[in-house]
Amino acid sequence: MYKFTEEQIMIRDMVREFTKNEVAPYDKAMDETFSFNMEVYQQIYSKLVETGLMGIHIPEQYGGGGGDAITSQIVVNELAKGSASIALYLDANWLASDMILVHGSDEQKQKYLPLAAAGKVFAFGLTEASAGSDAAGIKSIAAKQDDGSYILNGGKAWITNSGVADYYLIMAKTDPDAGARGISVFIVPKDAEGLTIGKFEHKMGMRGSATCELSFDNIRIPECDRVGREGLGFKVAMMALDGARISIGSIASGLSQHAMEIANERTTFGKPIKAYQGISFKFADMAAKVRAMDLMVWDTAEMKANGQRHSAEAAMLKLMSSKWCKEICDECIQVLGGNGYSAEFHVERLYRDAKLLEIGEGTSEIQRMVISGSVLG
Ligand code: COS
Repeated sequence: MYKFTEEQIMIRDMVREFTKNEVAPYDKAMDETFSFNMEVYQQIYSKLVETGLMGIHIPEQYGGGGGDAITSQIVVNELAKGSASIALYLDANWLASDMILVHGSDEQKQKYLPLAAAGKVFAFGLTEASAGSDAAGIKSIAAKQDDGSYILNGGKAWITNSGVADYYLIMAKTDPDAGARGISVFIVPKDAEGLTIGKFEHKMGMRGSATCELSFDNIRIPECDRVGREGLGFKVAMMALDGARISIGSIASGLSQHAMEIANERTTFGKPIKAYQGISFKFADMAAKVRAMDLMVWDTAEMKANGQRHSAEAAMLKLMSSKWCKEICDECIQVLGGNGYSAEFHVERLYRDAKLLEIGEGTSEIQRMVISGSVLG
């Protein structure tokens, strides 16, 4: 088992306390408004900025916390014990800003990383209405102009953090005939002329995380806001997703523990539910799954921190943790009986949140493609 440093333990305890006091009490309210609850979001956001957690993954030289991939996962895992939506929000923010951290020019790092460290929000724009799993099939086009700038047209769908982000990292075709090798990444600020942000989507779960469509109408992007080499965007995006899929594992583990805690509070026939062997065995199975998720999270995060490629490992982690998390929420509803089916007792909400983990940042079917391609290759 990976051993946390003293500093990581301190951060874990701080985030645990923060989640208990500032995040968990609002998770139900964020769900109940059905559409995105901007008021609650802003309250949690300003507290997150105060703690410095928004930029904990950014190197100290840019004003961030200097935390490694394991520290980031500790934060996401603890937040997910109170709100999977808020954990997902941070995951998506870091997925996008990490592209600048890993692939950005020195100029981009100097300009954008201090902003990320100070709490500016980033969003990752890859998916389109007709290109989710088929990421290389996107239709948005960034046409190069004589002066070196680009004109962006098209649109995106299901973009996490849209409507609250300050900067969008947009993947678009710069060479429509070159398939995966014809995609580039661009930084688009929220107030760019020609950017329209749609209404907040009504979703089954994860309602505390903002999701909208984006549309691009002749947005001019200077060459200096292209991240990485022209044509390298697909790889940049896939590498970023490898990292973000670790966060999905952290969220799955945190969300599962949240559900188990609620189910464990039940009493029947005058006894705590755990006093019945049949029920305690369910908790044993759930605890074993949580440990397996955690081990995979810390192991894969360590690979990322060491700069090792972790595409298959992150896909394995995402595939299994999202499946187990949904099973655990289902089992916790069963333990709670009729109460489990009621919105009053929270776990039905967690079950709806859990479903997203099998879809976002690559469906379970995509994870199987990545894994089989790696192990059979
Ligand atoms: N890291 C680095 N490079 C990668 C990579 C990764 N994780 N994944 C792919 N690449 C590279 C390949 O090495 C290949 O490079 P070359 O052109 O130099 O050979 C290139 O990218 C194309 O790869 P590949 O041929 O495997 O791409 P496919 O079109 O077959 O797509 C899948 C592979 C389906 C796995 C990919 O499209 C995918 O992950 N889709 C899901 C995207 C997703 O998660 N969407 C959710 C929305 S974003 S929140």
